[in-house]
Parts: sequence; structure tokens; C-alpha cells
Amino acid sequence: LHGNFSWDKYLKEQGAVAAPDECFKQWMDEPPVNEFSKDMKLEACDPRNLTSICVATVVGLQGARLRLRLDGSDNKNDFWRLVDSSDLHPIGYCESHGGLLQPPLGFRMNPSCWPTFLHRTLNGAKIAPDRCFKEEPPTPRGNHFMVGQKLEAVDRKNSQLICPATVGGVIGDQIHVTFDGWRGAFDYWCRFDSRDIFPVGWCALTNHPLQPPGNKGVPTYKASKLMKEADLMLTCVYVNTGCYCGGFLNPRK
Ligand code: MLZ
Repeated sequence: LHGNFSWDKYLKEQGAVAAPDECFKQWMDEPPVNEFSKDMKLEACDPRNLTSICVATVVGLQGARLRLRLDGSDNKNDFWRLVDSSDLHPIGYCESHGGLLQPPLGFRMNPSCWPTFLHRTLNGAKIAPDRCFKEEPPTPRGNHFMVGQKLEAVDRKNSQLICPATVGGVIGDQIHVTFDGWRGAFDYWCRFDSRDIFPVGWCALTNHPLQPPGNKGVPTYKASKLMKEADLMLTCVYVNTGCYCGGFLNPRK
């Protein structure tokens, strides 16, 4: 149970099933413990420039996820990563692998200031210890998702949020994540092994807030019964193909 939202009740109401745990690239038996704390520094791939590894600071924590800000960038490009993400490393990783720490895309200062900035930002900083970094879970062998199955998914437009969702489509290695109770503006396609999708119950297990479904478009059991009755009354409806229909006639809304 999460606030007022209960998956058990919701799945029954919807007559839906959860996607099996094995579909996901997530630890379910032993979900990762978040041992980071605020202000700790680590190395992270720059999400806007994946080939560079930068210094990042933990600016927030939620369940097994970290809100990160790249040192030298502004506060408009924060991003979230799981503590078992392969994008994260302890300070010193880059150097010990023959690489150089890079300024983030959009570095606030002159690039010539980078070496001094790097030195200062790490000097006396709270360094995240090795034990904070958890092993990445194994990748499922293939895409075993099926249309209609429920899951929990990061809302990529509000990436601090994890919300109830439904598999709306499956093509090859991709699944269509559709958010329950929202009209489609937040939906996206992703690979079956995306780290942004979780089995039903993952938020509860890792103590991460789960948003309740929106109030648009996923009819409750009661509403769908009413809609079926309405269907029986309207034997035929002609819709001009150029018209935009509301949720009643357009199943995509
Ligand atoms: N405040 C935003 C949040 C939407 C979250 C949707 N998640 C699927 C809005 O109302 O647009």
C-alpha cells in the first residue's frame, strides 16, 4: 500500500496483471540499499555527453535513486540514477582506467579554468565510499513483456516521479510505456532492459514514493460498466475522419 494507492486493489479493479519480475533489469529479491548521503561526490557519465565522465554531487535521495548535479554545471540539468547504475563510479575510477575527468557540457566557466576547478571541487569534499556503489543487475535474455501488463515507470518529463504504467505495445526490443490516467503526453518507447522501468511493488520495496494514476482516460471498473451501457444505447456513431474525439470515442485518450 502506498498512500491511498494499492496495486492489489487497482489490479483487481482494472482486471489487469503485473509484468513478471523476470522481464526487468532490476534486482527484485534483494533491492539495492541506498548508502549514499547528501553532498557526497562521485563520478558519473554526463547524460548530455555520454562519452565524458564528470564529477557529480548527490543533491537528493529517494529510495534507491540519487538526484545528481554535475560539478561546474547549473542546477537546471539535475538527473536521477539508481545506486546500481553502471553510469556511476567512485572518485578515482576514471583516472585508474586511464581516463581524464571532463568538464560537464555547459561548464559555467572558461574551459581553461577546469583543472583548478576540478582540484578545488574535490579538495576536502565528502567522497562517496566504494560500498555505496552496487552491482548492476543482470540483463534479461530477451523482451518478455506483453501488452496490457502493468509496471512502475519513471516519468521522463518529471524524472523524480515513478508512476503506474501499462505496456501499450511491444516491438522487437522495445516496449511502449503508457502512463495510467494520463492522456499520452508522458508516454515513451524504451528497451526492455531500461533502468527506468520497474516491477509492480518495486517502489514499496525500496521505499520510493509512487504517484497514484492520473484521473484521465483509464476508466475504473464502474466507469467502464457505464460506458458499456452507453455503447448499447448508441448502436451506431458516425465520426467524420477529420474530427478529434474525446476519451469516449478515441481509445487512445
Ligand atoms: N505536474 C505535472 C505532473 C504530471 C505527472 C504525470 N506523470 C505521468 C502535470 O500535471 O502535468
